[in-house]
Amino acid sequence: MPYEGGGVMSQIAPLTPPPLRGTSPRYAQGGTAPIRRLRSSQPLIIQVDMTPDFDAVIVGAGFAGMYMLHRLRGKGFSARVLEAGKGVGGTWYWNRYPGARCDVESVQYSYQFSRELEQEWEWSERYATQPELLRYANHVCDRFDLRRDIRFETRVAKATFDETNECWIVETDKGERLTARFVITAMGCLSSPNTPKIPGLADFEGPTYHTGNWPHEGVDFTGKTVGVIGTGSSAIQSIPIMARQARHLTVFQRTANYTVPAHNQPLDPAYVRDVKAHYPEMRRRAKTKPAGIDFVINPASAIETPEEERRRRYEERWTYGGLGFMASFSDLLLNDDSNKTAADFVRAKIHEVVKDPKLAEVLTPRNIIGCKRLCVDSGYWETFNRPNVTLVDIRDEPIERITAHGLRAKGEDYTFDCLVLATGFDAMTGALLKVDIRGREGVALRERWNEGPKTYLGMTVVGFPNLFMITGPGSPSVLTNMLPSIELHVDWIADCLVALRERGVKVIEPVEKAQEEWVGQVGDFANITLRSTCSSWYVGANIPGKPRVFMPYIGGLPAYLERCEAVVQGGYEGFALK
Ligand code: N01
Repeated sequence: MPYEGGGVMSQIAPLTPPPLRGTSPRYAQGGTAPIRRLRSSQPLIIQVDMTPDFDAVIVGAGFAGMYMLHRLRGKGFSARVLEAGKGVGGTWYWNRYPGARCDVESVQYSYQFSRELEQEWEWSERYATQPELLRYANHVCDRFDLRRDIRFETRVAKATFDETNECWIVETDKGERLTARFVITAMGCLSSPNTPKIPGLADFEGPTYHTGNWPHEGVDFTGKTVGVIGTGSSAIQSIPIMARQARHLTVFQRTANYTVPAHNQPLDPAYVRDVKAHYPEMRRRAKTKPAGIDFVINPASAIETPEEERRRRYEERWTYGGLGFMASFSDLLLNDDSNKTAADFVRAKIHEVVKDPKLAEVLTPRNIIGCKRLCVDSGYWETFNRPNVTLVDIRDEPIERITAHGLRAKGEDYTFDCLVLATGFDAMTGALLKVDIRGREGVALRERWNEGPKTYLGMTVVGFPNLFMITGPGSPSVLTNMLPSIELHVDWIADCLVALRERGVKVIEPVEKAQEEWVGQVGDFANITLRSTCSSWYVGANIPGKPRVFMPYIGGLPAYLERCEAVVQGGYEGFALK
């Protein structure tokens, strides 16, 4: 699309937003305004008292962005979703590595806002695979007719708060500018892949794949030699499958990791019928659990439980499979000694499964279990019994360099046809800070967060009016079942926008005191658990130079829900409304 006109803002309309439905909001008359496109070098010229193009621009069309769009439409707001990918699904659109599947049970990792959707969708396995989750995302998108308000293959490059007009100016990588009263980020917590700066990475002559940005056509490793860097969740899910395909697989492990068996299986139709008949009760129970997942937490202390009984409890959970293992006792993440009992149990399992005791020893983690996120696997330890799999322990000596045909580590050259980086993400803040977000007086969010993220409720930031973050840092997000946490935020934000409209409020922004108090609470909770004590992505330790701050709120979903509700009951307590 050519640039038209010179010097003044020309209006061309590659996309026309749909007319507003429902009640017309006070500031939504701009619903039919076209997107403005400028040369990116052109200075911003926006007429005073302009009406924004949209009530809200939503960044990202994963589960959060899609539901946000649905809710805003339902309340009569105009919204445009901007999505970098060619399709919806977010995490499940990008993470297509072999074996990618959810580690929360499908029936719980699903939307609950529509009873009809709940009833009509049929999950086929206990833990849904990435393709099934992507089908679900597309089903939701089509069922609620969301696609027409989503602009795909459009990455948001910059968002600037225009103080004169009290709206956001959103600029895309295509050189477009949109204006909106609100910007709502729905970019995911684990969506900015981390490619480590290992010397020589560009020298490798074969294909390099990142688990977080996997080729859509898939990769067939049959007959290939493959090197994998990393042993986090993505690696632990993909290694067993890659090992079955590859001629040889070499795994480079910096930190041995804990994993529990998934015991994945097809879902019994009778079980599914039962879940469908009792969905509301299950959802209600889940809301009372710290992680927002309906599983039973044994209230007993591990260390105070007699050894035989303790072992029986662990064995029961191990046999059942999944993340509920960490709910075997209530103090596993609060008490070192209790934690050690669980860690020892898993360590013994590794030695039972892995035939070579020396290899088992290298695979055995020595840190706190659950401190880094626990993994859920299907045949991970067993894979190391295969003759075509080699483990290289690089804990004490980092990879020296990537070479044309492999890599050099511990003074040895390893060669392979393909390299897989299972090296994780710049979590929680990475995607947000990739966008140049500028609030009052042009201050950049990157600058504001240079000592770590500071938010009010994990949704808003002082100095960044009318900006909402779905599952932002300082909210329970990654420590919970993401779907209900997303729905909680979306509902809260949508209700907030309605309340503002009803009161004729144009600008909402948290006040410093409220944010400070919230940041303090997030930190205080983090300090009581063992989770903040190790070098994990929760504290940004996987990204060199990233400030070390425990980013999610670990006070549990019920306490968080209560607080969000209290803020509303208090007339949006902690916010300045203008
Ligand atoms: O990433 P990770 P992930 N040299 O950061 C290693 C979610 N998820 O993509 O531990 C050598 O956990 C790094 O080593 P170390 C889930 O929340 C969910 O696997 O830093 N190694 C580590 O082993 C998960 O926690 C599912 O010492 C290097 C690995 O790379 C989160 O996403 C599935 C290195 C990275 O592990 C992230 O998981 C997948 C270097 N320079 C993911 N740099 C579900 O089941 C990094 N590493 C839903």
